[in-house]
Amino acid sequence: MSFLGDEFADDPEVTASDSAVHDVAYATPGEDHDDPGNHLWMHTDGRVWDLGPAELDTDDDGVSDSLTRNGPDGITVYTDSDRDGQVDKITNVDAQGVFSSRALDPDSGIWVPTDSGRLG
Ligand SMILES: [Ca+2]
Ligand SMILES: [Ca+2]
Repeated sequence: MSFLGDEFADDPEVTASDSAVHDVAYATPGEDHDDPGNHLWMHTDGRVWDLGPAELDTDDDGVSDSLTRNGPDGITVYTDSDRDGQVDKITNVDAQGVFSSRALDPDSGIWVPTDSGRLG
């Protein structure tokens, strides 16, 4: 913690808010990667993608777990369902209302289609 203390020594407010974020992050056991606060991340093809902080609470437990991205194929929702920060569910909804979901198999690291259909 000493290097964090030095880095934020000039601004006590930043130090306080930074430790609050890390208290939450470190409350999850079994993860030792360099997790930047409550950002969601995922890895594909050996690269880790930092998607930014979670924006949505999809299961209404008071903890933000998902974020959305608009792209050429519609809206994509990235969800971390077990709060370890790693995205484990992706749902894409295209402009026609057709959706498809994939879930990450934690053992194989393969994205498995779980659901698809049409909204409305
Ligand atoms: Ca939640
Ligand atoms: Ca997860």
